[in-house]
Amino acid sequence: MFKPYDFSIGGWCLVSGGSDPFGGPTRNLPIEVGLEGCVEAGIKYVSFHDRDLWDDDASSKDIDQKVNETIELVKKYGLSVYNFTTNLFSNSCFRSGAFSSPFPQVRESAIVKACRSMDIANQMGCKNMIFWGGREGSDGAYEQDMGLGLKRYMEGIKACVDYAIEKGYDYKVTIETKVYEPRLLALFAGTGASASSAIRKFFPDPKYNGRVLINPEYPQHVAMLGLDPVVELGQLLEEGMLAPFIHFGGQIPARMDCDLPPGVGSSLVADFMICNTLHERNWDGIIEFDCRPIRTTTTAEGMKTFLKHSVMYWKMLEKKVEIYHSDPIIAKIKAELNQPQSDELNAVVSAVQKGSGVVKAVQALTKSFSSFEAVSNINTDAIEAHIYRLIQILTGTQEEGAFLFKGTRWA
Ligand code: GCO
Ligand code: MN
Repeated sequence: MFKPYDFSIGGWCLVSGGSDPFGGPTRNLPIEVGLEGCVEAGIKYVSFHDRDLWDDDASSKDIDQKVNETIELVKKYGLSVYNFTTNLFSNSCFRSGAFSSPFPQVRESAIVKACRSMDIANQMGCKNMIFWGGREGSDGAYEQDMGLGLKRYMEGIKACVDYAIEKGYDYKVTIETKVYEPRLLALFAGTGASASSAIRKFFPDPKYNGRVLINPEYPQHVAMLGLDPVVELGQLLEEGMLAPFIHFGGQIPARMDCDLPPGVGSSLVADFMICNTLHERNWDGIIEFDCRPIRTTTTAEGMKTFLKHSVMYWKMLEKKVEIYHSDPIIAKIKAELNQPQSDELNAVVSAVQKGSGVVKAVQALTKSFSSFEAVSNINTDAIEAHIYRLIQILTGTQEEGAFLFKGTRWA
């Protein structure tokens, strides 16, 4: 019924060494192991940062050679490069931020580095150019006006977007939002909601429509501050601000960015709802894993198992989406949760859309209104029935669980 999504993964995930703030690397696997694992798991695309491939001060000749080698390497495995991204955080020159740094020399170097990447993204045939502001912000020092910092940040991104437009590159530019990490006071701290309002303010010209979007990382970048990915996803889709890919992985809520394997630490219900919402809204995109094996995984086999698990977990969610949409009990519950509106309410909504006649429509609605007591007497049990049935579907217990609905209007 729904078209399954294709997969991509950050090349940085394939070579991640498993280190954490308390200890160094626990594994050292060449990227070839990961690429082979991608092929075995059914992941078609891989993405890179500039710094994953060459040193920041490498010569253009060396960069050119590395670009070609990378294209060849990825091709050798039958994969393609999907996204490109500029690392504007690891080099110590960016310790005070990049586009937003109070120091003009740093802002200059961010623009030089990012625009160089815009060219390379085009050369590699990438679909999107990601901007993630790892160190944009302050460690509590309030060294500059935070609004000015945001303005500088967006001006830097805008320089890159305009650079790409003038050069005729047709990929999209996406901003990856993340709440409060690693900076203590991150700029853009950093929900999809705050990002979409900033994009509207700084990119008002219609030439930017659909070109500057948000690529969220679910659930990690949202759940790490106790926020909910499904709520944010709904907003981004409704606003038309969601990139044609999302980052996906696992996250224990209210912890720093875990980047755990999908499902680990996460809410199965929320993960299901991410998958379901994308499909229900006919979103056309790619699931890009931005997560890693945990630190105790040390072998090539472990890396490959992690990749297979990541794909299987998403496919499991898609399977559940299908079951959910063909389940007769869910269908009845959903019908109750999606009842048609009265003519009077429709009239208010269309007056609001038209921008006139709202007073008249509200007066008519008021006239037809019964009483608050009558409204309070409507039956809203379908809400709870919906989550009970969903849990049954997710746990594969819907057959034996059907007795729960016997004698109800949803059976
Ligand atoms: C993180 C981010 C990064 C970005 C990557 C692409 O939490 O560190 O998710 O992995 O996705 O830098 O820009
Ligand atoms: Mn990410």
